[in-house]
Amino acid sequence: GRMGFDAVTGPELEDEHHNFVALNIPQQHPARDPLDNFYLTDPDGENPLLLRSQTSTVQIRVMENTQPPVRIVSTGRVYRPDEHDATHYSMFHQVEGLYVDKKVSMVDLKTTLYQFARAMFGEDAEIDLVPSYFPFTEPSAELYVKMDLGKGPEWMEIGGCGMVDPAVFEHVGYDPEEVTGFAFGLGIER
Ligand code: 2NM
Repeated sequence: GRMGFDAVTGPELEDEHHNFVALNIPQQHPARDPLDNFYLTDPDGENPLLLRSQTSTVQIRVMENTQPPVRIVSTGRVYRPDEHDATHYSMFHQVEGLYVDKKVSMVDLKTTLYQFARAMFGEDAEIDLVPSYFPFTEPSAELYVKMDLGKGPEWMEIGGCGMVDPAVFEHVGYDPEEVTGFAFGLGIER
């Protein structure tokens, strides 16, 4: 909030356009396997509905309805049929951030995440971005924070991030030659 992000929410029941297509996740992508999602209707039927597997659906909805600049965090429940253990349940919570404007860069992303880590984990907090892959960002990275949970300092993965892929901007009607943006996603209980 201090950095100007508005908190937004959206529906937990979604269509494939908002959960996959607009996020540049193609039909053949493993994330779309019906066995890895909670479909409420026949996945082969017309306009199938599922419980959202990420809150990026809300970022897509905001971008579809507003012109840049956009600076939002979406929070809420997401659903994936994972095997249950101490850190995994079929429902968990995400906080996802999105900043779109002219000339938004990776420096803005790293600075924002660093300030978040300091506010959340203390002023000695350190972060590390490790190259990764997501369909909806390019480049993409995993976000690690150094924290001491009693056994000395350890690097812990707390989420992912990256620069929004131009294909996502095209799906929501933004001109990728005009704007750039960063996004990040944090799994609260993981
Ligand atoms: C993550 C990691 C990296 C993300 C991307 C978007 C959108 F809508 F702009 F494309 N929202 N959130 C994103 C990017 C989420 O979660 C691990």
